[in-house]
Amino acid sequence: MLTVTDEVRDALASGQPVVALESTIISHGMPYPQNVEMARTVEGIVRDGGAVPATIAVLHGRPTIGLSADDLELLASDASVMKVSIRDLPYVVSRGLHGATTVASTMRLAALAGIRVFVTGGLGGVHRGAETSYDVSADLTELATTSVAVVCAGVKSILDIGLTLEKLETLGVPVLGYGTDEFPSFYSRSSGFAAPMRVDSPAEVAALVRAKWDLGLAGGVVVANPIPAESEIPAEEIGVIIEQALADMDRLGITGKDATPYLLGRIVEISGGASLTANIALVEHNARLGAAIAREHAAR
Ligand code: PSU
Ligand code: MN
Repeated sequence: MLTVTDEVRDALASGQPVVALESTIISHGMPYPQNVEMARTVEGIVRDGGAVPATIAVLHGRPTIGLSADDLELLASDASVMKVSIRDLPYVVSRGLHGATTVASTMRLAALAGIRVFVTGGLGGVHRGAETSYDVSADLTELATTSVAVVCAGVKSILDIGLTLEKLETLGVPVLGYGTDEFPSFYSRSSGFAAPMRVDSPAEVAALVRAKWDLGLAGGVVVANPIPAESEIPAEEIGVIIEQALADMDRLGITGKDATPYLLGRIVEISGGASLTANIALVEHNARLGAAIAREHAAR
């Protein structure tokens, strides 16, 4: 049921490094046209890093691994593109619709295609107030079972970072601070929470991932790569903006799958675009690291 481009198929068959990329970040994570520019740039960074990029989405109902420039443009600009997590995959596939895949569904499709390294911006997690809303992203349950290493910039404080880390521990997911002892919070290098484990090189990441899977421990690994210092928004500054966005969301009664896209868009508005600049910088930074990890993984 998968459509895989010849380039990605050949790379996987010959053991060359491949990096999966998600599409919700394009369709529902950033405004047009910065979203399509980011998608193109990130693919270029992965290539420059010596790996083949495989952006993943559902197009005309077909899970598609590796996208054309026209596909990226469609995902970035067509309002009919649904946000598709695991739950939503059967709906878009059976109806022949377009879907932008989240971390969870991108991981699953990447694994089905044989791709083990995936680069994104931020993970979903346990939302603030989850003790009454039950809003916990399927990204976490997917990390528990699907064997893909996910490079991200940590977790935004639109989520409850402490509960998200607790949940990942329960689910058996190693969370690695890359070059840091502190778990990063997406826009900021700090979060106030320690990184559960620290690694300092792509080779160390590849070795840990290999050890996990060789032990028969299925499931993902989170590589939390802090935003570069020159691009970060100080935690106090972005904290105020996030609080306002959360209050606006509550007032509007927005819940469920619309929560994350609403908050991301609102934070861009309130920050006057500063959050978007930081978001793009951290994804590019993650793409560099992801390519290096994919190279190390392929070399083993
Ligand atoms: N965080 C971001 N940007 C994003 C997302 C999260 O900074 O684009 C997207 C990712 O696709 C992630 C999804 O998997 O939101 C989580 O949504 P939910 O909480 O509905 O599972
Ligand atoms: Mn949710």
